[in-house]
Amino acid sequence: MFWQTARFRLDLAQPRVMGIVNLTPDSFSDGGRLDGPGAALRHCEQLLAEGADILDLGAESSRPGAASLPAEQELARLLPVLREAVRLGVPVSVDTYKPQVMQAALDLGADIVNDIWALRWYDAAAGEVPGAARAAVARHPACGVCLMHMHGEPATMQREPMQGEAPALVRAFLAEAAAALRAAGVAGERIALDPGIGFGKTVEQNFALLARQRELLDLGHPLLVGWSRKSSLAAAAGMRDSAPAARVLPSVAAALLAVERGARIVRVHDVRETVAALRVWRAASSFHSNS
Ligand code: HH2
Repeated sequence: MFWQTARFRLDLAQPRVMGIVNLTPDSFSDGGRLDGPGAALRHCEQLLAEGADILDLGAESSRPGAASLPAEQELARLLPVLREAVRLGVPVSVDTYKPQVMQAALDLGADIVNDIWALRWYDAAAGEVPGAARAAVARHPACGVCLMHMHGEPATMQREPMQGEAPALVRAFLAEAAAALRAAGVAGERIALDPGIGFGKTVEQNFALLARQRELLDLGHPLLVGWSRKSSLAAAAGMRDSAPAARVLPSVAAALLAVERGARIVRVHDVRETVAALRVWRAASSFHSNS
């Protein structure tokens, strides 16, 4: 299986690690760490040295309770870093839901649009119309896109989590989102899908999505999953009061379980530790298949 992105056709025969680069003052686990483009680029280089296959740049936090940022501010944080990051020789993804930001990022050479809104969001006040995000992606000849499931929106999603059987509902949502994008002319191999761990879901629903993750595989698109440092892990690990940055071990465990159940890309803060764990998984997998 491959993931076609603007400049790179990623071979997913082996699982890939997407390293998170948060250019925000307020991200839930690492906000404010990267003060300015210089620090952000050094962080990009460090993640690559640790084995990241993809860099995911995000300039607006989507943590529970986060407010939306004007596109101009998001662009002011993002573009100076993106301009340099696209020279680092790996696919660069932009974590945004705003059509205007997607367009500017793609124009500057971004390889992937990673959208927590699955291309549904538009800014009516700025004259955008429904479908603007999908059109921005469809206009590009080859960029990759990740469509994520989210129930509600970041400002309120954890106050009113989804009701019902998450695995079936998430599957139906992702199937429809991918079909709509393919119908807009985007080749299937450009599209990855993400169940959206922590986005409007209870702890139990997040783990039900992991337990039944294989049900998403027959949608025919690579699965990208992001458990990294999320509070459901702290709840399961008996670390409820832990600082997010202290959740490395549960995060690595979840990434490994997600890969074991078919995820091809894991979105993580702790690249070095995740890469080491995946090497062990790989060694065990090849031993298994050779025996
Ligand atoms: N999670 C976050 C942000 N973007 N994108 C995808 N595809 N999947 C995810 O699970 C996902 C995502 C939240 O994590 P983080 O970027 O660390 O925090 P914040 O949104 O506070 O910047």
